[in-house]
Amino acid sequence: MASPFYVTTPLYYPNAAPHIGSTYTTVCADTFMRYHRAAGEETLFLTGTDEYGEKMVESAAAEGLEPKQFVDRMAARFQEIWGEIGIQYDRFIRTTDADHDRAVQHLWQTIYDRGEVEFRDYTGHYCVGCERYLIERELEQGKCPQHQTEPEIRSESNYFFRMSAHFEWLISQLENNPQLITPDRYRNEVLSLLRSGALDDLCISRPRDRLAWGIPIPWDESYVTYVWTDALVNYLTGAGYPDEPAWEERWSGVHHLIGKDILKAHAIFWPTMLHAAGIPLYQALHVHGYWNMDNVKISKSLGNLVDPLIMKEKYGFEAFRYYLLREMSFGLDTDFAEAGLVQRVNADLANDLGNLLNRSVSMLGRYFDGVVPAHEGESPLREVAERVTGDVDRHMRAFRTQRALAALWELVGAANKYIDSEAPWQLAKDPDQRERLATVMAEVLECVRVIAVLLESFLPHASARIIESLGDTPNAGSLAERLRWGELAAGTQTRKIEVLFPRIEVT
Ligand code: ME8
Repeated sequence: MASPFYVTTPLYYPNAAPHIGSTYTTVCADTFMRYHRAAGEETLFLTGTDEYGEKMVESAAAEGLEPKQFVDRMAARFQEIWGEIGIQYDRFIRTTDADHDRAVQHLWQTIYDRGEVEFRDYTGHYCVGCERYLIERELEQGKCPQHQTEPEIRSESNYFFRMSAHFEWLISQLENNPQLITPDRYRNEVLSLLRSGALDDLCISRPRDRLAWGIPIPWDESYVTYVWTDALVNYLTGAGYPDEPAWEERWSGVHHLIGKDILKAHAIFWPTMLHAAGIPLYQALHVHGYWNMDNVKISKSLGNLVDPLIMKEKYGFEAFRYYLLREMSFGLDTDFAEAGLVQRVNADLANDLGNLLNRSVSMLGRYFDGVVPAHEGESPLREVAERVTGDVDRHMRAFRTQRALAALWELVGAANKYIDSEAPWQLAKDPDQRERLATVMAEVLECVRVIAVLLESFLPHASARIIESLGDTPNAGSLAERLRWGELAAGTQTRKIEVLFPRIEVT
Protein backbone atom coordinates (compact mmCIF):
# COMPACT_ATOMS: atom_id res chain seq x y z
CA MET A 1 0.00 0.00 0.00
CA ALA A 2 1.24 3.51 -0.84
CA SER A 3 2.28 5.71 2.09
CA PRO A 4 -0.26 8.36 3.04
CA PHE A 5 0.69 11.94 2.24
CA TYR A 6 1.50 13.39 5.66
CA VAL A 7 2.25 17.12 5.68
CA THR A 8 3.26 19.27 8.64
CA THR A 9 3.77 22.95 9.42
CA PRO A 10 6.03 24.17 12.21
CA LEU A 11 4.30 24.38 15.57
CA TYR A 12 4.05 28.12 15.98
CA TYR A 13 4.91 29.89 19.20
CA PRO A 14 1.57 31.21 20.40
CA ASN A 15 3.04 34.42 21.81
CA ALA A 16 1.25 36.37 19.07
CA ALA A 17 -1.63 35.56 16.73
CA PRO A 18 -0.98 34.17 13.23
CA HIS A 19 0.50 36.60 10.72
CA ILE A 20 1.55 36.45 7.08
CA GLY A 21 4.52 34.15 7.82
CA SER A 22 2.65 31.43 9.70
CA THR A 23 -0.32 31.90 7.37
CA TYR A 24 1.89 31.31 4.34
CA THR A 25 3.33 28.01 5.57
CA THR A 26 -0.10 26.85 6.71
CA VAL A 27 -1.80 27.82 3.44
CA CYS A 28 0.91 25.97 1.48
CA ALA A 29 0.40 22.85 3.59
CA ASP A 30 -3.36 23.12 3.15
CA THR A 31 -2.95 23.44 -0.62
CA PHE A 32 -0.64 20.43 -0.91
CA MET A 33 -2.91 18.36 1.30
CA ARG A 34 -5.95 19.25 -0.80
CA TYR A 35 -4.12 18.36 -4.01
CA HIS A 36 -3.05 14.95 -2.76
CA ARG A 37 -6.47 14.30 -1.26
CA ALA A 38 -8.16 15.17 -4.55
CA ALA A 39 -5.75 12.79 -6.26
CA GLY A 40 -7.26 10.03 -4.14
CA GLU A 41 -4.37 9.63 -1.70
CA GLU A 42 -4.84 9.23 2.00
CA THR A 43 -3.71 12.47 3.66
CA LEU A 44 -2.81 13.74 7.09
CA PHE A 45 -2.24 17.42 7.79
CA LEU A 46 -0.79 18.49 11.13
CA THR A 47 -0.35 21.97 12.53
CA GLY A 48 -0.42 23.41 16.03
CA THR A 49 1.33 25.40 18.72
CA ASP A 50 4.66 25.13 20.53
CA GLU A 51 3.74 26.01 24.08
CA TYR A 52 6.61 25.25 26.46
CA GLY A 53 9.81 27.15 27.14
CA GLU A 54 10.93 30.43 28.56
CA LYS A 55 9.44 32.58 25.85
CA MET A 56 5.90 31.52 26.78
CA VAL A 57 6.60 31.99 30.49
CA GLU A 58 7.75 35.55 29.77
CA SER A 59 4.82 36.35 27.49
CA ALA A 60 2.33 34.96 30.02
CA ALA A 61 3.90 36.93 32.86
CA ALA A 62 3.71 40.12 30.80
CA GLU A 63 -0.06 39.63 30.74
CA GLY A 64 -0.27 38.60 34.39
CA LEU A 65 -1.22 35.02 33.49
CA GLU A 66 0.02 31.54 34.31
CA PRO A 67 1.68 29.92 31.25
CA LYS A 68 -1.13 27.39 30.84
CA GLN A 69 -3.84 30.06 30.94
CA PHE A 70 -1.94 32.10 28.40
CA VAL A 71 -1.31 29.25 25.93
CA ASP A 72 -4.89 27.99 26.25
CA ARG A 73 -6.16 31.36 25.18
CA MET A 74 -3.67 31.74 22.34
CA ALA A 75 -4.05 28.19 21.00
CA ALA A 76 -7.81 28.78 20.81
CA ARG A 77 -7.12 31.98 18.89
CA PHE A 78 -4.96 30.10 16.37
CA GLN A 79 -7.66 27.50 15.80
CA GLU A 80 -10.29 30.16 15.40
CA ILE A 81 -8.26 32.04 12.81
CA TRP A 82 -7.34 28.92 10.84
CA GLY A 83 -11.04 28.06 10.87
CA GLU A 84 -11.98 31.51 9.58
CA ILE A 85 -9.65 31.21 6.62
CA GLY A 86 -10.69 27.66 5.76
CA ILE A 87 -7.61 25.65 6.75
CA GLN A 88 -8.55 21.95 6.82
CA TYR A 89 -6.01 20.40 9.17
CA ASP A 90 -6.65 16.94 10.55
CA ARG A 91 -5.21 17.72 13.93
CA PHE A 92 -4.24 20.86 15.75
CA ILE A 93 -1.56 19.57 18.07
CA ARG A 94 -0.44 21.41 21.17
CA THR A 95 2.82 20.48 22.82
CA THR A 96 0.91 20.51 26.12
CA ASP A 97 -1.33 17.65 24.88
CA ALA A 98 -1.07 14.50 27.00
CA ASP A 99 -0.15 12.17 24.12
CA HIS A 100 2.68 14.51 23.14
CA ASP A 101 4.07 14.33 26.65
CA ARG A 102 4.07 10.56 26.34
CA ALA A 103 5.73 10.63 22.90
CA VAL A 104 8.49 13.01 24.04
CA GLN A 105 9.28 10.93 27.09
CA HIS A 106 9.25 7.71 25.12
CA LEU A 107 11.54 9.06 22.41
CA TRP A 108 14.08 10.53 24.82
CA GLN A 109 14.07 7.45 27.03
CA THR A 110 14.81 5.40 23.91
CA ILE A 111 17.69 7.69 22.93
CA TYR A 112 19.00 7.64 26.50
CA ASP A 113 18.78 3.85 26.71
CA ARG A 114 20.85 3.61 23.55
CA GLY A 115 23.67 5.46 25.30
CA GLU A 116 23.33 8.68 23.32
CA VAL A 117 22.97 11.12 26.23
CA GLU A 118 25.61 12.50 28.66
CA PHE A 119 25.53 14.79 31.70
CA ARG A 120 27.90 17.79 31.38
CA ASP A 121 28.66 21.33 32.51
CA TYR A 122 28.14 24.06 30.00
CA THR A 123 28.63 27.82 29.72
CA GLY A 124 27.33 29.67 26.69
CA HIS A 125 25.44 32.53 25.07
CA TYR A 126 21.73 31.93 25.47
CA CYS A 127 19.17 33.79 23.32
CA VAL A 128 15.68 33.58 24.83
CA GLY A 129 14.14 34.70 21.50
CA CYS A 130 15.66 31.65 19.75
CA GLU A 131 15.30 29.51 22.87
CA ARG A 132 18.80 28.13 22.35
CA TYR A 133 22.50 28.63 23.01
CA LEU A 134 24.20 30.44 20.17
CA ILE A 135 27.75 29.56 19.29
CA GLU A 136 30.35 32.38 19.16
CA ARG A 137 30.39 32.38 15.34
CA GLU A 138 26.67 32.97 15.06
CA LEU A 139 26.83 36.28 16.91
CA GLU A 140 27.01 39.54 15.02
CA GLN A 141 28.68 42.28 17.05
CA GLY A 142 27.86 40.31 20.14
CA LYS A 143 24.16 40.12 19.26
CA CYS A 144 21.76 37.47 18.02
CA PRO A 145 21.39 38.30 14.31
CA GLN A 146 17.70 37.38 14.33
CA HIS A 147 16.53 39.17 17.44
CA GLN A 148 19.09 41.96 17.64
CA THR A 149 19.52 41.33 21.36
CA GLU A 150 22.58 40.40 23.37
CA PRO A 151 22.38 36.80 24.57
CA GLU A 152 22.80 36.06 28.28
CA ILE A 153 25.85 34.16 29.49
CA ARG A 154 24.61 31.07 31.27
CA SER A 155 26.31 28.19 33.06
CA GLU A 156 24.46 25.02 33.82
CA SER A 157 24.87 21.29 34.28
CA ASN A 158 22.68 19.66 31.73
CA TYR A 159 22.01 16.60 29.65
CA PHE A 160 23.56 16.56 26.21
CA PHE A 161 22.62 14.51 23.21
CA ARG A 162 25.71 13.22 21.38
CA MET A 163 24.51 14.81 18.19
CA SER A 164 27.92 15.19 16.59
CA ALA A 165 28.36 11.41 16.47
CA HIS A 166 25.69 11.38 13.75
CA PHE A 167 27.10 14.07 11.49
CA GLU A 168 28.96 11.71 9.16
CA TRP A 169 25.83 9.67 8.72
CA LEU A 170 23.77 12.80 8.06
CA ILE A 171 26.26 14.07 5.48
CA SER A 172 26.02 10.80 3.59
CA GLN A 173 22.20 10.91 3.71
CA LEU A 174 22.22 14.42 2.28
CA GLU A 175 24.74 13.51 -0.39
CA ASN A 176 22.88 10.39 -1.46
CA ASN A 177 19.40 11.86 -1.45
CA PRO A 178 19.21 15.22 -3.21
CA GLN A 179 15.47 15.38 -2.52
CA LEU A 180 15.86 15.24 1.25
CA ILE A 181 15.98 19.01 1.65
CA THR A 182 14.45 21.25 -1.02
CA PRO A 183 15.18 23.67 -2.65
CA ASP A 184 18.75 22.53 -3.16
CA ARG A 185 20.31 25.72 -1.80
CA TYR A 186 19.22 24.69 1.71
CA ARG A 187 20.64 21.21 1.35
CA ASN A 188 23.93 22.82 0.37
CA GLU A 189 23.73 25.22 3.29
CA VAL A 190 23.25 22.34 5.70
CA LEU A 191 26.06 20.34 4.12
CA SER A 192 28.50 23.22 4.47
CA LEU A 193 27.43 23.83 8.06
CA LEU A 194 28.00 20.15 8.85
CA ARG A 195 31.38 20.12 7.11
CA SER A 196 32.53 23.37 8.74
CA GLY A 197 33.08 21.65 12.08
CA ALA A 198 31.29 24.51 13.84
CA LEU A 199 28.57 22.32 15.29
CA ASP A 200 28.68 20.51 18.56
CA ASP A 201 26.46 18.31 20.69
CA LEU A 202 22.99 19.43 21.72
CA CYS A 203 21.93 20.48 25.19
CA ILE A 204 18.52 18.87 25.70
CA SER A 205 17.52 19.80 29.26
CA ARG A 206 16.80 22.72 31.57
CA PRO A 207 17.00 22.49 35.37
CA ARG A 208 13.48 22.38 36.68
CA ASP A 209 14.23 24.79 39.54
CA ARG A 210 14.92 27.46 36.90
CA LEU A 211 12.26 26.50 34.37
CA ALA A 212 9.33 24.35 35.48
CA TRP A 213 7.31 24.92 32.30
CA GLY A 214 8.35 21.90 30.25
CA ILE A 215 8.07 18.14 29.88
CA PRO A 216 10.04 16.26 32.57
CA ILE A 217 13.14 14.38 31.46
CA PRO A 218 11.94 10.80 32.05
CA TRP A 219 15.07 9.49 33.82
CA ASP A 220 15.68 12.63 35.93
CA GLU A 221 12.67 14.59 37.05
CA SER A 222 14.80 17.48 38.30
CA TYR A 223 15.09 18.50 34.65
CA VAL A 224 12.64 19.35 31.89
CA THR A 225 13.25 18.99 28.16
CA TYR A 226 14.60 21.94 26.24
CA VAL A 227 11.74 23.35 24.16
CA TRP A 228 13.15 22.35 20.75
CA THR A 229 13.82 18.78 21.82
CA ASP A 230 10.21 18.56 22.85
CA ALA A 231 8.61 20.50 19.99
CA LEU A 232 10.19 18.56 17.11
CA VAL A 233 8.76 15.32 18.45
CA ASN A 234 5.24 16.60 17.67
CA TYR A 235 5.61 15.29 14.13
CA LEU A 236 5.87 11.78 15.53
CA THR A 237 3.09 12.36 18.06
CA GLY A 238 0.85 13.45 15.19
CA ALA A 239 1.50 10.13 13.43
CA GLY A 240 0.43 8.23 16.56
CA TYR A 241 3.91 7.42 17.94
CA PRO A 242 4.57 5.36 19.99
CA ASP A 243 1.30 3.57 20.77
CA GLU A 244 -0.84 3.52 17.63
CA PRO A 245 0.09 0.58 15.38
CA ALA A 246 -0.35 2.73 12.24
CA TRP A 247 2.24 5.32 13.24
CA GLU A 248 5.08 3.85 11.20
CA GLU A 249 3.04 3.72 8.04
CA ARG A 250 1.91 7.32 8.46
CA TRP A 251 5.44 8.37 9.31
CA SER A 252 6.75 6.85 6.09
CA GLY A 253 4.99 9.57 4.07
CA VAL A 254 5.96 12.65 6.05
CA HIS A 255 6.88 15.99 4.45
CA HIS A 256 7.81 18.93 6.66
CA LEU A 257 7.25 22.52 5.54
CA ILE A 258 9.23 25.21 7.34
CA GLY A 259 10.66 28.71 6.94
CA LYS A 260 14.44 29.04 6.65
CA ASP A 261 14.68 30.50 10.19
CA ILE A 262 14.33 27.03 11.68
CA LEU A 263 16.43 25.11 9.18
CA LYS A 264 19.09 24.06 11.65
CA ALA A 265 16.64 22.50 14.09
CA HIS A 266 14.87 20.58 11.31
CA ALA A 267 17.87 19.69 9.17
CA ILE A 268 20.34 18.80 11.92
CA PHE A 269 18.74 18.33 15.36
CA TRP A 270 15.72 16.43 14.09
CA PRO A 271 17.31 13.88 11.71
CA THR A 272 20.03 13.05 14.22
CA MET A 273 17.45 12.58 16.97
CA LEU A 274 15.49 10.23 14.72
CA HIS A 275 18.61 8.30 13.78
CA ALA A 276 19.68 7.99 17.41
CA ALA A 277 16.26 6.54 18.24
CA GLY A 278 16.38 4.13 15.29
CA ILE A 279 13.47 5.83 13.49
CA PRO A 280 13.57 6.39 9.72
CA LEU A 281 14.20 9.87 8.41
CA TYR A 282 11.43 12.08 7.06
CA GLN A 283 10.66 11.94 3.34
CA ALA A 284 11.66 15.55 2.80
CA LEU A 285 12.06 18.95 4.36
CA HIS A 286 10.75 21.83 2.23
CA VAL A 287 12.18 25.19 3.15
CA HIS A 288 10.75 28.54 2.14
CA GLY A 289 12.18 32.05 2.47
CA TYR A 290 10.94 35.10 4.33
CA TRP A 291 8.12 37.45 3.67
CA ASN A 292 9.84 40.77 4.12
CA MET A 293 8.64 44.31 4.30
CA ASP A 294 11.04 46.84 2.85
CA ASN A 295 13.66 44.07 2.85
CA VAL A 296 13.28 43.35 6.57
CA LYS A 297 11.79 40.06 7.79
CA ILE A 298 8.21 40.34 8.96
CA SER A 299 8.31 39.06 12.54
CA LYS A 300 6.69 39.12 15.92
CA SER A 301 9.81 40.56 17.52
CA LEU A 302 9.96 43.42 15.02
CA GLY A 303 6.20 44.00 15.19
CA ASN A 304 5.71 44.70 11.45
CA LEU A 305 3.00 42.07 11.15
CA VAL A 306 0.44 41.54 8.40
CA ASP A 307 -2.81 40.21 9.84
CA PRO A 308 -4.57 37.55 7.70
CA LEU A 309 -7.99 38.61 9.00
CA ILE A 310 -7.41 42.20 7.92
CA MET A 311 -6.34 40.91 4.51
CA LYS A 312 -9.52 38.84 4.41
CA GLU A 313 -11.66 41.81 5.26
CA LYS A 314 -9.99 44.06 2.71
CA TYR A 315 -9.58 41.72 -0.25
CA GLY A 316 -11.39 38.46 0.54
CA PHE A 317 -9.32 35.58 1.84
CA GLU A 318 -8.93 33.74 -1.44
CA ALA A 319 -7.48 36.81 -3.14
CA PHE A 320 -4.86 36.96 -0.38
CA ARG A 321 -4.36 33.19 -0.53
CA TYR A 322 -3.79 33.41 -4.27
CA TYR A 323 -1.26 36.19 -3.81
CA LEU A 324 0.68 34.14 -1.22
CA LEU A 325 0.75 31.01 -3.35
CA ARG A 326 1.52 32.80 -6.63
CA GLU A 327 3.91 35.50 -5.55
CA MET A 328 6.50 33.71 -3.46
CA SER A 329 8.99 31.57 -5.29
CA PHE A 330 9.39 28.74 -2.78
CA GLY A 331 12.80 29.05 -1.14
CA LEU A 332 13.40 32.72 -1.91
CA ASP A 333 12.55 35.84 0.09
CA THR A 334 9.68 37.97 -1.16
CA ASP A 335 8.77 41.52 -0.32
CA PHE A 336 5.17 41.94 0.77
CA ALA A 337 3.52 45.08 -0.58
CA GLU A 338 -0.20 45.74 -0.81
CA ALA A 339 0.29 47.48 -4.15
CA GLY A 340 1.79 44.25 -5.48
CA LEU A 341 -1.10 42.26 -4.08
CA VAL A 342 -3.65 44.55 -5.73
CA GLN A 343 -1.83 44.36 -9.03
CA ARG A 344 -1.57 40.58 -8.91
CA VAL A 345 -5.22 40.08 -7.95
CA ASN A 346 -6.50 42.54 -10.53
CA ALA A 347 -4.38 41.13 -13.35
CA ASP A 348 -4.78 37.40 -12.70
CA LEU A 349 -8.09 37.01 -10.90
CA ALA A 350 -10.27 39.98 -11.87
CA ASN A 351 -9.01 40.27 -15.45
CA ASP A 352 -7.71 36.94 -16.76
CA LEU A 353 -9.83 34.46 -14.83
CA GLY A 354 -12.81 36.74 -14.16
CA ASN A 355 -13.17 37.79 -17.79
CA LEU A 356 -12.84 34.25 -19.05
CA LEU A 357 -15.55 33.03 -16.75
CA ASN A 358 -17.81 35.98 -17.22
CA ARG A 359 -17.73 36.16 -20.97
CA SER A 360 -17.85 32.44 -21.61
CA VAL A 361 -20.93 31.91 -19.43
CA SER A 362 -22.57 35.13 -20.72
CA MET A 363 -22.08 34.17 -24.36
CA LEU A 364 -23.38 30.69 -23.74
CA GLY A 365 -26.45 32.33 -22.20
CA ARG A 366 -26.87 34.64 -25.15
CA TYR A 367 -26.30 32.12 -27.94
CA PHE A 368 -27.51 28.81 -26.45
CA ASP A 369 -29.77 29.78 -23.52
CA GLY A 370 -26.99 28.72 -21.18
CA VAL A 371 -27.16 25.08 -22.31
CA VAL A 372 -23.92 23.38 -23.39
CA PRO A 373 -24.43 22.49 -27.07
CA ALA A 374 -23.60 19.16 -28.66
CA HIS A 375 -20.59 19.48 -30.95
CA GLU A 376 -18.41 17.50 -33.27
CA GLY A 377 -15.34 19.63 -33.82
CA GLU A 378 -12.32 20.11 -31.61
CA SER A 379 -10.16 23.00 -30.48
CA PRO A 380 -6.46 23.38 -29.67
CA LEU A 381 -7.45 23.89 -26.03
CA ARG A 382 -7.54 20.20 -25.26
CA GLU A 383 -3.86 19.80 -25.99
CA VAL A 384 -2.91 22.80 -23.86
CA ALA A 385 -5.14 21.55 -21.02
CA GLU A 386 -3.52 18.13 -21.06
CA ARG A 387 -0.02 19.56 -21.01
CA VAL A 388 -0.89 22.04 -18.24
CA THR A 389 -2.54 19.30 -16.16
CA GLY A 390 0.74 17.37 -16.30
CA ASP A 391 2.76 20.47 -15.45
CA VAL A 392 0.57 21.35 -12.47
CA ASP A 393 0.93 17.81 -11.19
CA ARG A 394 4.70 17.86 -11.54
CA HIS A 395 5.03 21.22 -9.77
CA MET A 396 2.65 20.27 -6.98
CA ARG A 397 4.57 17.06 -6.33
CA ALA A 398 7.74 19.16 -6.21
CA PHE A 399 6.06 21.53 -3.69
CA ARG A 400 6.06 24.55 -5.99
CA THR A 401 2.72 26.37 -5.88
CA GLN A 402 4.05 29.39 -7.72
CA ARG A 403 5.08 27.34 -10.74
CA ALA A 404 1.89 25.31 -10.65
CA LEU A 405 -0.21 28.48 -10.75
CA ALA A 406 1.93 30.00 -13.49
CA ALA A 407 1.31 26.83 -15.53
CA LEU A 408 -2.41 26.97 -14.82
CA TRP A 409 -2.57 30.57 -15.98
CA GLU A 410 -1.10 29.50 -19.33
CA LEU A 411 -4.34 27.62 -19.79
CA VAL A 412 -6.41 30.62 -18.70
CA GLY A 413 -4.45 32.69 -21.23
CA ALA A 414 -4.89 30.12 -23.99
CA ALA A 415 -8.67 30.06 -23.44
CA ASN A 416 -8.91 33.85 -23.55
CA LYS A 417 -6.80 33.93 -26.68
CA TYR A 418 -8.93 31.26 -28.32
CA ILE A 419 -12.09 33.30 -27.64
CA ASP A 420 -10.44 36.40 -29.07
CA SER A 421 -9.28 34.66 -32.22
CA GLU A 422 -12.51 32.71 -32.83
CA ALA A 423 -14.69 35.76 -32.04
CA PRO A 424 -17.94 33.94 -31.19
CA TRP A 425 -19.79 37.26 -31.49
CA GLN A 426 -18.93 37.24 -35.20
CA LEU A 427 -19.84 33.58 -35.66
CA ALA A 428 -23.19 34.26 -34.00
CA LYS A 429 -24.12 36.70 -36.73
CA ASP A 430 -23.88 34.03 -39.44
CA PRO A 431 -26.45 31.16 -39.31
CA ASP A 432 -24.11 28.99 -41.41
CA GLN A 433 -21.56 29.16 -38.60
CA ARG A 434 -23.90 27.71 -35.99
CA GLU A 435 -22.01 24.43 -35.75
CA ARG A 436 -18.70 26.19 -35.47
CA LEU A 437 -20.13 28.45 -32.76
CA ALA A 438 -21.31 25.36 -30.86
CA THR A 439 -17.82 23.88 -31.00
CA VAL A 440 -16.13 27.07 -29.87
CA MET A 441 -18.49 27.61 -26.95
CA ALA A 442 -18.54 23.99 -25.78
CA GLU A 443 -14.75 23.77 -25.94
CA VAL A 444 -14.30 27.04 -24.03
CA LEU A 445 -16.72 25.94 -21.34
CA GLU A 446 -14.96 22.59 -21.08
CA CYS A 447 -11.70 24.44 -20.64
CA VAL A 448 -13.20 26.61 -17.90
CA ARG A 449 -14.32 23.43 -16.15
CA VAL A 450 -10.84 21.92 -16.27
CA ILE A 451 -9.37 25.19 -14.97
CA ALA A 452 -11.84 25.16 -12.07
CA VAL A 453 -10.94 21.57 -11.19
CA LEU A 454 -7.23 22.39 -11.28
CA LEU A 455 -7.84 25.47 -9.18
CA GLU A 456 -9.55 23.53 -6.41
CA SER A 457 -6.62 23.01 -4.06
CA PHE A 458 -5.45 26.61 -4.44
CA LEU A 459 -8.77 28.46 -4.23
CA PRO A 460 -11.33 25.94 -2.99
CA HIS A 461 -14.19 28.39 -2.64
CA ALA A 462 -13.80 30.07 -6.03
CA SER A 463 -13.33 26.70 -7.69
CA ALA A 464 -16.54 25.33 -6.18
CA ARG A 465 -18.50 28.39 -7.30
CA ILE A 466 -17.26 28.04 -10.88
CA ILE A 467 -18.03 24.32 -10.96
CA GLU A 468 -21.52 24.99 -9.65
CA SER A 469 -22.09 27.63 -12.32
CA LEU A 470 -21.24 24.94 -14.85
CA GLY A 471 -24.03 22.80 -13.44
CA ASP A 472 -21.62 20.33 -11.90
CA THR A 473 -20.99 19.14 -8.34
CA PRO A 474 -17.67 20.18 -6.79
CA ASN A 475 -15.36 17.42 -5.56
CA ALA A 476 -17.38 14.68 -7.25
CA GLY A 477 -15.23 11.78 -8.41
CA SER A 478 -11.49 11.33 -8.66
CA LEU A 479 -9.22 14.09 -9.87
CA ALA A 480 -8.05 12.04 -12.85
CA GLU A 481 -11.64 11.46 -13.99
CA ARG A 482 -12.63 15.06 -13.49
CA LEU A 483 -9.63 16.28 -15.44
CA ARG A 484 -10.49 14.16 -18.44
CA TRP A 485 -11.31 16.37 -21.40
CA GLY A 486 -14.94 16.24 -22.48
CA GLU A 487 -16.63 15.59 -19.14
CA LEU A 488 -18.95 18.59 -19.52
CA ALA A 489 -21.94 16.92 -21.14
CA ALA A 490 -24.03 18.44 -23.91
CA GLY A 491 -27.34 19.59 -22.47
CA THR A 492 -25.83 20.83 -19.19
CA GLN A 493 -27.58 23.95 -17.96
CA THR A 494 -25.14 26.62 -16.80
CA ARG A 495 -25.91 29.75 -14.87
CA LYS A 496 -24.23 33.04 -14.35
CA ILE A 497 -22.75 33.76 -10.94
CA GLU A 498 -21.75 36.96 -9.23
CA VAL A 499 -18.31 38.30 -9.95
CA LEU A 500 -15.86 36.15 -7.97
CA PHE A 501 -13.00 38.61 -7.72
CA PRO A 502 -14.12 42.18 -8.20
CA ARG A 503 -11.44 44.55 -9.43
CA ILE A 504 -9.80 46.24 -6.47
CA GLU A 505 -9.95 49.98 -6.90
CA VAL A 506 -7.08 51.75 -5.22
CA THR A 507 -8.29 54.83 -3.42
O1 ME8 B 1 10.04 28.81 15.21
N1 ME8 B 1 8.20 34.76 6.35
O2 ME8 B 1 7.84 29.11 15.83
P1 ME8 B 1 7.50 30.52 15.16
C1 ME8 B 1 7.90 33.47 6.13
N2 ME8 B 1 8.00 27.14 17.56
N3 ME8 B 1 7.55 32.60 7.09
C2 ME8 B 1 7.55 33.03 8.34
C3 ME8 B 1 7.86 34.37 8.67
C4 ME8 B 1 8.20 35.25 7.61
N4 ME8 B 1 8.46 36.53 7.78
N5 ME8 B 1 7.75 34.52 10.01
C5 ME8 B 1 7.36 33.30 10.50
C6 ME8 B 1 9.03 28.46 15.82
N6 ME8 B 1 7.22 32.42 9.49
C7 ME8 B 1 9.03 27.16 16.58
C8 ME8 B 1 8.87 26.00 15.61
S1 ME8 B 1 8.60 23.41 15.02
C9 ME8 B 1 8.81 21.99 15.82
C10 ME8 B 1 8.88 24.65 16.22
C11 ME8 B 1 6.75 31.02 9.62
O3 ME8 B 1 6.18 30.94 15.69
C12 ME8 B 1 7.73 30.03 9.04
O4 ME8 B 1 7.06 28.81 8.81
O5 ME8 B 1 8.64 31.46 15.29
C13 ME8 B 1 8.67 29.86 10.20
O6 ME8 B 1 9.46 28.70 10.07
C14 ME8 B 1 7.70 29.76 11.35
O7 ME8 B 1 6.67 30.72 10.99
C15 ME8 B 1 8.31 30.10 12.70
O8 ME8 B 1 7.27 30.14 13.63
